[in-house]
Amino acid sequence: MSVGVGVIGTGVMGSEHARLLARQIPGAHLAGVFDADTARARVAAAGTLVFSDPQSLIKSDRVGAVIIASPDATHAELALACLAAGKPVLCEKPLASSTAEALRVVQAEVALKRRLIQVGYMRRFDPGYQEMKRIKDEGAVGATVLLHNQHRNAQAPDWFTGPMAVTNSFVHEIDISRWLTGSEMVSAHVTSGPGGDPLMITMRTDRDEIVSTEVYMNASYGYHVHAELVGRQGTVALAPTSLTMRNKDNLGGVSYPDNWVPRFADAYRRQLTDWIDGVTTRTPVGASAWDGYVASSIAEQVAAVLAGSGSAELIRTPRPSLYD
Ligand code: ISE
Repeated sequence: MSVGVGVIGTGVMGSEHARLLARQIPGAHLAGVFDADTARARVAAAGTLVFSDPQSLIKSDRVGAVIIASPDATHAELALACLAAGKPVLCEKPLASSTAEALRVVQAEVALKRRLIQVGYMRRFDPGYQEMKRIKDEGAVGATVLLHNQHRNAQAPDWFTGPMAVTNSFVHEIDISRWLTGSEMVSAHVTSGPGGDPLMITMRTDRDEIVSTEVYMNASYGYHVHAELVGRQGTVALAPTSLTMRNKDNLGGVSYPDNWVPRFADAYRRQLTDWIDGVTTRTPVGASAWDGYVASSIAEQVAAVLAGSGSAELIRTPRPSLYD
């Protein structure tokens, strides 16, 4: 039985999820969409339903699962509404715009005694990051000592405000660093460039590993995400993802995409496919609401030191057994 998926928000990510659901995700189909911009919603709906508001989408009998791809500030409330309706939900990152909001979502899911939320930390589904984790987990490079992350956007999205380089972008490195190392972050130090761009964020883990991340929102040359894990006996890093190498006018090299959609196209498709498999078999996959809470909590603490001392011992909450 195909799962009808409703998509809330048809911006860059929502329209991509709708496009994939319309024809590329086995076991699922696009049931309909909502967006405050009805013209944009109509295009993304591609002939399916256009709902008048998010609540009617969530409650619709045509919708068996929900994707939240609306503005960050709306994620927590909509996730709570999906929990109340008993609907599985893939919530785009971040789960919430504050620690308190994220904790409310976790508490609501714990009260339900059932994991319905997956958070859209899709790099866990990227083949390159999965290969890095496989190599690290089999011990091929020895014990981890360092993880270097690089997160460069060609230019900051026009909807970017305030500390979103941390709460919207750096959250990816918080989650993927926890996932790759299997460790928890215990402290953070932030050095900020002119106008807060770029940022250098150094975290230490509970296994004394060092995690460094460069977040550069206006790198201009292209969208370029990289990671290298350094062990006691070797290193493993993401390979260039360019499909071609080009030589011209005494110069040669790889190409870079304009943004994250083409760079992580495979990861988005695999994330949706595995999510739908998990919905169908009731076996949650990917980043949980707890992972979403940890990422949002660390991001809020890092954003808070941006203007201050630059360092923070990270406050951590015990993980509920629902997420063991
Ligand atoms: C954007 O929202 C994403 O999630 C992208 O994956 C990330 O690279 C970008 O920096 C964010 O703004």
